[in-house]
Amino acid sequence: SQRQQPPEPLHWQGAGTTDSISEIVLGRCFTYTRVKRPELRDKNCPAIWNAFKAAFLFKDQCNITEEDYQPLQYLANQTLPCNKFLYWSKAYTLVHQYTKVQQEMFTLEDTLLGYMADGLDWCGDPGTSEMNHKSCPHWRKDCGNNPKSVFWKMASKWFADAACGVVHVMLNGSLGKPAFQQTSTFGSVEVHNLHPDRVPLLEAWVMHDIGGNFSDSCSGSSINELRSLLNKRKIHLMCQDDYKPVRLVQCVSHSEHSSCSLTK
Ligand code: C8R
Repeated sequence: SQRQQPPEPLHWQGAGTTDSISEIVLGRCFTYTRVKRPELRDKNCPAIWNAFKAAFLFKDQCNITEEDYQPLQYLANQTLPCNKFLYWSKAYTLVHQYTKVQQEMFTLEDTLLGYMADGLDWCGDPGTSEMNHKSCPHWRKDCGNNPKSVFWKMASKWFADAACGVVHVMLNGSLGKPAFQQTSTFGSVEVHNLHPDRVPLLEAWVMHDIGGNFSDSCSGSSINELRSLLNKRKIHLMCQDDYKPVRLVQCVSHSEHSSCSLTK
């Protein structure tokens, strides 16, 4: 009997698969495991790329599950040092500028799994064995259980589940919206997948753009929501506005600003 895939629209609302994705993902896998972290040199990058593709090719692009990505997660797995996990929400550029300097700390994009997929778009063309380079499902306008959204949910869950020691999160206090939002990946996935027996404390850094808004801070109500969510799970919260080492990274491009003088 023939397996019928549900009909798909000709064009999804999201960007299509990134051009040359196979070369990019394979290349990033080799760069990560042979150059950046040679202790992972035993990783099988071609097998990792095959597991990545197999998670979504030939499938309904609106019904991808976290189980589909299990083989990839297993092959790309790595152990990370306690006390060095750094989460973030709406602070993508700054957090990665910071970990580039502070190389002991890991965001998800500093792990093999996140490094390979960062900034890419992908989905399959279920009628064929190919990627769809024209369009991919948009998480809101088309469907939530698409290859890319499910990947980040799986990866974020893995990254929270693996955490140990004091963990950190960088939040954005200049958004004009709450710095902590329960609908974000951090608020909906990571907070709920930290293990209280291994993670006693989460330290939040609420950062403000230099010369930007001061719309939320450690004393705002969204941080209190985060605190009560964590306390229910027996995890303590500490919060610092404009954590100095991160502020110093911001000061590289604003060295004349008063908050960047050494005595401040
Ligand atoms: N995480 C989630 N999403 C990620 C990601 C990542 O590491 N890396 C990328 N490139 N993306 P946001 P958030 C993409 O709203 O929802 C983990 C995804 O397409 O600013 O709180 C990470 O460990 C996703 O839709 O933040 C981090 O701690 C947006 O970027 C949180 O989850 C998410 O951007 C960040 O997720």
